[in-house]
Amino acid sequence: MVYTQEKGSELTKSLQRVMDKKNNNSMYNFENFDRKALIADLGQDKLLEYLRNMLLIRHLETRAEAAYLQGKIGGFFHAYMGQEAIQTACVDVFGQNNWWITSYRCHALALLTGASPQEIMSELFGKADGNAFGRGGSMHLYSDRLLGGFGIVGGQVPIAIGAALSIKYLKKKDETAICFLGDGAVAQGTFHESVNLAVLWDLPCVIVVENNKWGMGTSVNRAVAVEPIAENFATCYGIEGHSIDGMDILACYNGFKKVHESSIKNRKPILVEVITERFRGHSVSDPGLYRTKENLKAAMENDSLLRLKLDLIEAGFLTEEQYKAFDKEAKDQIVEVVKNAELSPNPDPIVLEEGVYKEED
Ligand SMILES: Cc1ncc(C[n+]2csc(CCOP(=O)(O)OP(=O)(O)O)c2C)c(N)n1
Ligand SMILES: [Mg+2]
Repeated sequence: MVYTQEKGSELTKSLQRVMDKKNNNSMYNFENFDRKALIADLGQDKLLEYLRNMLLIRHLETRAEAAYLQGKIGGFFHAYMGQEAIQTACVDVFGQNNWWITSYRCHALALLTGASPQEIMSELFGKADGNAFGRGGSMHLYSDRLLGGFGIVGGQVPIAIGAALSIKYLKKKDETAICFLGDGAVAQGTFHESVNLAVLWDLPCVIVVENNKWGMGTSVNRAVAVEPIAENFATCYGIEGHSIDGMDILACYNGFKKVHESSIKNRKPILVEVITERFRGHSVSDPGLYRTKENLKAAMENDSLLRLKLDLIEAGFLTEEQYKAFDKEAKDQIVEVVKNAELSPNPDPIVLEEGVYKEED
C-alpha cells in the first residue's frame, strides 16, 4: 500500500501532522542511563572509533549516491543515512563473530562486519573486484559473517532463525544470530512464523526492528497494528523485548549491551525495536513527496552523528578542528575508493556461470 501526494498538498500536511502525533517517542519505555558516566566508561578511544565509523558510512553513501545520480551506478540504492548509530553500536557490542543478516539497506552492516570500503564501492559500480564480483549490487553485500542483504521484505528473518539453529546445534555458547529488518517487515508472515519457531525452539537470536517510521511511502501507523512493536509483540510471544532510541549512539550501546548480556546468559530469542529516522527517500529514486519538509528537517536536526560529536566536544574528547580532520580523512578515503571503482574492470562474461548452483555440483 503506497500512497503518494502532491508535494506540499494540504492532505500531505494534515496526514503528516497525524503521523507526527502518533510517532511520539513517549509511547516507548526507553531505559534511563547516566550519560556522563557512560561517556566516561566508554572512554575517548572507543567513542572516537564510533564517530569515525559513522563518518565513513555517511561519506561512503553520500559519494555513492552522487555517483548513482551521475549514472555511474545502476540498479537499486537504499541509503542507511540517519540510522548509522544502530548497527555501529550493535556490531561493536556483540563483536563481528556472530551471524549477521539484514535487508537491502545493507551498506553499513557490510562495512561494520568486515567488508572493505573498496569492495563495497566496486560492487555498487558492478565491477569485477566488487564484494559479490559485481553480480549483486547495493542490495546484496556480504562478509565472512554477514549472510547478506536481502531484497525480499522479511525474507532474511527465517534465514536468521536457521543461523540461530546452527549456533544451538553446534553448541557455540558465545555466538548469536542478529537479524535487522524494517518496520514494514513486521506485517509480513515470515516475521511471525520465524519468531514463533525461535521461541518454540529456544534459539539464540536477536531480532532488531529498525523502525524508521516508513515502509516505502507508507507510514508505520498505517501498516502495523500495534505499537510499540517490540514491547507488544515480545509480550505476545513471551520473550524479552526492548525499545531503544536509535538517534543516540549511547542509548544504542546501553540497550544492546543489556541485550547481549541476556542473549549470552539465557540463549533465547529477544525482540528489539530501535526508533530511528530515514534521511533519504526509500531508495535513491524516491523523492519522498509523502513527507513534509518540516518533518524531514526535524529528523535531520536529530542526527546521531552530530549528537555524538557534541557529546565528545562537551566531554573534552574532541575539538572542532579534530572533527574536521576526521571528516576529511573519511571523505578522502571514500573519494579514493570511488576513483578506483571507476577504473576497475567490468566482470568478464566468461565467469557468469561461476558460483551458481547447478544440479551436477
Ligand atoms: C515481499 C515483498 N513485498 C514487497 C516488496 C516491495 N518493498 C520493498 S521495500 C518495501 C518497504 C519495506 O519497509 P521497511 O520494512 O520498513 O524497511 P525500510 O525500507 O524502511 O528499511 C516494500 C514494500 C518487497 N521487496 N518484498
Ligand atoms: Mg521502515
